[in-house]
Amino acid sequence: MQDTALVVAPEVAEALAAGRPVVALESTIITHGMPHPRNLETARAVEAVVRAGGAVPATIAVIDGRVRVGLDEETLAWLAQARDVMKLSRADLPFAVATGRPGATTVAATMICAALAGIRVFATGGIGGVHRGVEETMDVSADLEELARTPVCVVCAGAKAILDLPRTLEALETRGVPVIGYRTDALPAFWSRDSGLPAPLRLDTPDAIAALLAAKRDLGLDGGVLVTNPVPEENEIPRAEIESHIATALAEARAQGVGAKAVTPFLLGRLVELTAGRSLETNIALVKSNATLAAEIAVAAARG
Ligand code: PSU
Ligand code: MN
Repeated sequence: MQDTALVVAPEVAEALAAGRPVVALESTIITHGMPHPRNLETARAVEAVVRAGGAVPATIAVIDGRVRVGLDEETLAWLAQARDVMKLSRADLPFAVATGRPGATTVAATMICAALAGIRVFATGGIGGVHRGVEETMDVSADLEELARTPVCVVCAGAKAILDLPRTLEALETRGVPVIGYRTDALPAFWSRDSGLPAPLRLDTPDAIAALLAAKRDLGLDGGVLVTNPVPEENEIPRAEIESHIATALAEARAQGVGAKAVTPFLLGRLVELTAGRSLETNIALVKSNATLAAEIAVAAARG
């Protein structure tokens, strides 16, 4: 990669050079996951939460043919209302860099860019996974493959409950991805704290997670680690309640022929409408909570 294709913001570069904690943040959640202006408010709030936790935030996007690691306030504001921003996964990253089209990074692409810059901890809302109806569509998020190969710790509130969670968990196991329940024995399900599935592994402190990251490195194991952090109780939408709306949104997506990259943004958008905005409040709360934990893990990992 040409040096010029990767632009690390000075504050982020200085922190990394000094071994200080940095937390990567994705941008698809801003451009395709939430409506304006709540998306911008959230992006700013999440950066503030990371700073309050003693780490430097690095929101990642591709702009003017460059991978930007760390966005200034002006760029963030532009991105939050820009039209025709691409949703970039691994497959799209070189296209955006080569053509100069602006792109927001998904979990997969953010992991790649974070690893390129030397960032090892990343906070998001929920990862992509195996979609319901996979037998027909073969729709499996590239996030899962990325978790198998790229050494970044991804802090999320579980896989999004719009997915087939048992199959998502199986796919992660097959790919050798450690899936940690943070202070829980139950795998969280994004808007809800309990998917009804057990979390494969459990750890209760940021130090314990940092120790796992160090052990994985010492063993020379490739790939990421998935930390699943249940949404705060006061912001949770109970599983039975959100599930009926998910069923409605999925049926609409099928009827309208929504496919490929458009599926997740469509479902998230419809759920905001079907829950009269409540799912958005939950989404915002869980992203902030994940950013808090990611900063704690980054601080613990930097202490070594
Ligand atoms: N978390 C959220 N909202 C989002 C996403 C995550 O709270 O919109 C995005 C992430 O970028 C994730 C993507 O990688 O959804 C999954 O898309 P797909 O299912 O098409 O792989
Ligand atoms: Mn997909």
